[in-house]
Amino acid sequence: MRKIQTLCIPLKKDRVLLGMKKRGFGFNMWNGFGGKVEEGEDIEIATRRELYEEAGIQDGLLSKAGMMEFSFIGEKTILQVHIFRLSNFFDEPIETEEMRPQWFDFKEIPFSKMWPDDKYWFPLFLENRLFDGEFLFEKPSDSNYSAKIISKRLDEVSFLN
Ligand code: 8OG
Repeated sequence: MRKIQTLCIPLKKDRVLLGMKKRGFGFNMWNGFGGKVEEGEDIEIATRRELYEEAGIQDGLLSKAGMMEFSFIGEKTILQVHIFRLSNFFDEPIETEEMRPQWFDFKEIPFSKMWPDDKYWFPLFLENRLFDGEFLFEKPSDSNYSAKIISKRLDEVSFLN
């Protein structure tokens, strides 16, 4: 079974906006903004909905960046995460129940407090490239434990569906 998720990372010049996840999956880690795509919902609409719910941003230009699939040993569900860039926005990010937003310089991305796969694909993301990949983890990570990567594939692609 595939669980479709969105992940949106806003950028301005040489900084990215990340949020400290205040609850749930990925608690106490920095990440972009996103979540589950509802049954029958368009992926870009879901991306904007989650970005608004988690950071209060409604405007801007959304563009595709990557498609990643994550699985965990012994678990049937595959997380399919659609990653987007948000540029050209003017709304001020706000803190919400789920996320505390903060700007990070491209050179100071806090990889030690992010999902362990992020350090592999973030450089492609920052260089405006399109990518897809698959990571198999021993188990989900949390703020105290960076899960072991059992296998990985990451490819730059020329288009994304
Ligand atoms: O709504 P929920 O808390 O389930 O959302 C989970 C968010 O985490 C969603 O935006 C997708 C994202 N996410 C994963 N796995 C990974 C990952 O390995 N790296 C990053 N950066 N985000 C991930 O589900």
